[in-house]
Amino acid sequence: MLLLCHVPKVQVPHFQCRTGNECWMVFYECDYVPDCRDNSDEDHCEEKRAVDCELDFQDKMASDGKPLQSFQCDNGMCILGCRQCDGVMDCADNSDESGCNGTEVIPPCQ
Ligand SMILES: [Ca+2]
Ligand SMILES: [Ca+2]
Repeated sequence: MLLLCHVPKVQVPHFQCRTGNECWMVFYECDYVPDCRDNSDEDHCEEKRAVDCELDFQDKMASDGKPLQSFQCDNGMCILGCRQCDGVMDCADNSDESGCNGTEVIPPCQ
């Protein structure tokens, strides 16, 4: 594949959209905003975000010393597991509340 993303003197990593000759700085990858015309900067992010969720919460402890649980919203956001079904919308798409039927036992946030 022809590499169309030329990195100028300043070393800012870039990625290339799958089609076309668009280049974006890596900060624009998986930032929830489609930047590539073919959306290829956003269409592979679910897996990446799932890993990020785990990394985000790795080694974090609640005040009682138990590992913190994460919950991943349908849109890929990571929130504290205890914020699921707490009656407050935490995911921008409300997926932390939309699947609740009132019988879930979610440990309260510390
Ligand atoms: Ca983007
Ligand atoms: Ca919530």
